[in-house]
Amino acid sequence: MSAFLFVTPTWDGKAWATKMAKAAPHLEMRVWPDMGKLEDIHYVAAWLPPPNVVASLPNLKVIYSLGAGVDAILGDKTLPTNVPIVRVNDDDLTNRMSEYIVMHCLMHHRQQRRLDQQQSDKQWNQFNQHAASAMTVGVMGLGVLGQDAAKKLAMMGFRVVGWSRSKKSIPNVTSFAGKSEFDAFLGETDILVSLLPATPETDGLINRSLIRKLSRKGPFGAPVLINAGRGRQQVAEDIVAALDTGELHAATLDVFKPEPLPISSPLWSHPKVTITPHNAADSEPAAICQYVADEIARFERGEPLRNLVDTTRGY
Ligand code: NDP
Ligand code: OXD
Repeated sequence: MSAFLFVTPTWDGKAWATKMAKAAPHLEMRVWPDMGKLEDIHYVAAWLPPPNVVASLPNLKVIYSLGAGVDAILGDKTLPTNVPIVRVNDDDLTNRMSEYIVMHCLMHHRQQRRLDQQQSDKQWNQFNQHAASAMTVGVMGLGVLGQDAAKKLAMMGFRVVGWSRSKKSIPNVTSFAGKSEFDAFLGETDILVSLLPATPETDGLINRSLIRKLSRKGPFGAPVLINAGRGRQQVAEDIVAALDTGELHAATLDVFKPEPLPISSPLWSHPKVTITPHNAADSEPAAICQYVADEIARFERGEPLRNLVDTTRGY
């Protein structure tokens, strides 16, 4: 019998294995560190695997990332180089991310934090609201998640631009690509959304210099930042400083470096910052297990693997 191993030291691997057993009853479930006979393990699902665990499996056929992001897996520098890595591309996760991005764009655009404050102060103050079309949302990363979010933002009436490595053709979204078009993209952007993967190229990208290149033509006179990509992309001190000087109007942050965000971080109590605990696309584990089971079924029928990770690009 083929075995499926969960290597998820920071998650409840047993709970995941129970869901996976329902989705793929023909596979024997194992949970690290109780790996049993290593030769039987053909598939592994991992999140932050300790070094040399995945590498110790002699008959491994496919490695599954339990997230859309693969930095948690690629951090294991001992991974075998001859075993393909497949990541999550599932509607459940994608829809949840788009809900988050649309909700936070609307929250800033409709000034909901200001209204919350007015309610707490028992103040009836009908300040001016503007149309969504007065705002340009710039989505960094036009992959599976970025494209879906961009389309839904356009449906809400926002002007939408996007930036990726390669040019895209998405209805109602202006595409900018590569380093040469980055500044032009930033110059159009009133609300910057990051849905980029964590790679050496994107590390530290959201810094003071980037913030200064964002548009100031929008209704607030200063840009808004929403980061649901990865915490490694943002320089927290630069964000705080830019909020304090008014170079940034507000920020929503779902991802941090490190996570959990330390109690001592000034981001926690900053009045212009909205914090969520890396749950922008929190998915139903059963949905992710069903996705993995369906991909295994395709693979076992001899069909090509999909959503493969390119380890040289890092995503
Ligand atoms: P994809 O791999 O489908 O898309 C990545 C996008 O980023 C692509 O458009 C790619 O360009 C672009 N990109 C990568 N590197 C660069 C670069 N150096 N310059 C410009 N563009 C670049 O990933 P997903 O959309 O599925 O996921 C994106 C990220 O979202 C994940 O990697 C993860 O970090 C994060 N995430 C966060 C979650 C949360 O709960 N906060 C949940 C799930 C994911 P191109 O298309 O040209 O290759
Ligand atoms: C993911 C995540 O990458 O949840 O899927 O961050």
